[in-house]
Amino acid sequence: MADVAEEFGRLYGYAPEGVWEAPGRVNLIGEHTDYNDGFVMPFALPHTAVAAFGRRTDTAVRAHSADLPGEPVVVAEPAPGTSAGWADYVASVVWALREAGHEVGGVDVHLASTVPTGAGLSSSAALEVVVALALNDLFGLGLERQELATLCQRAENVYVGAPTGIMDQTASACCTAGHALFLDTRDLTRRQVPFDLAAVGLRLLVVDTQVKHAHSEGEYGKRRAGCEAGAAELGVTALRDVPFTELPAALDRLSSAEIRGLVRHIVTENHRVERVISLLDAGDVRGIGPVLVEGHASLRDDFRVSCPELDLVVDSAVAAGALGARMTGGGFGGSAIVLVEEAAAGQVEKAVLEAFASRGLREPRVFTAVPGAGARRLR
Ligand code: GAF
Repeated sequence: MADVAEEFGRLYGYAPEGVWEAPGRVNLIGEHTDYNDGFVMPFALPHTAVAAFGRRTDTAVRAHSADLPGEPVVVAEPAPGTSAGWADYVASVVWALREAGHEVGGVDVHLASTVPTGAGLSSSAALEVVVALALNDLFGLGLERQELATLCQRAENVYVGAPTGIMDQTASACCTAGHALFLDTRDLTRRQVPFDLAAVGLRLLVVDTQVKHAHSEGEYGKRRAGCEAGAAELGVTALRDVPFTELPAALDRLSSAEIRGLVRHIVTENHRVERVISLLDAGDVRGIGPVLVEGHASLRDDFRVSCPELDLVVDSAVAAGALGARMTGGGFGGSAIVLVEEAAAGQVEKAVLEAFASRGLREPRVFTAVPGAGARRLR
């Protein structure tokens, strides 16, 4: 944190007015449900974007990242249609707040992030949320965290041009340490669900395959459009409105195998989130393992967003004794989560790494995820 403030001073020639941080996330269960008005259950990672800010007297944005040496990027007038590379994640939030009628002046920003990029762990949402929280404080906007998350989503959808749902920004803004966040993405009601794995002798590994398959953004948009087409064919507002018990009848009414797969995934995935909540409420944390494995099969076979590397993590982890595993996030690469008994964590990790090595694949990065805090001001 000191580094971020000091570096800000070196770059801009004055001391920052404050330092904020916002985390990345993993999603425990509820994948691709957030743009179908469904349920999600992410938790915050200890990995965060930390940023120092100072207000300017004009309306421009200057942004600098510790990962990219060189001069700050200057965005004189943030607006959709302009592109400043990574700095879009900063400028777009300034734009979204202004567009919503809030009086937000220009800012200087220097940030450093420990959230792995391109790993499906929401490094961009962490960036957006740290900016939104800082602007909220600096300009006295008085917005609630969910309102900030929603404006960040708008920034990403309209300015950055990615048609994502509301999960990642809400997770970064609203998660609390030691909990997973149950979010109903239709009415945005939230519940903090205690998720302390160490207390019951368990561990959750995140396995970053370090793979990012091409066209993943386009494929995401296609899945979203396919879900909307399915909802239209069924005459419902969103796939959330198809009850689990009526799934067989709904599938019979759909026009193609592709749309049937999308609908089946969303309806069963919402049901899986409800099952996970019931299991956690009943104190049966180990019971969620098979639900994670089912969720992965559904993302692989019905929603078709997995990839050979993610399947390999899941298969090799489960074969080595993991209680459950599944891909997490948007898919087409990125990370998987693995639920293991504490005592078996070493052997499971070894088995996954060996499976990759024996196929000549790049070694994945593995770390233990403990639910961390949501976004906050550091000083
Ligand atoms: C990405 C998106 F940004 C989220 O909104 C969500 O749809 C997720 O993929 C899949 O569950 O992280």
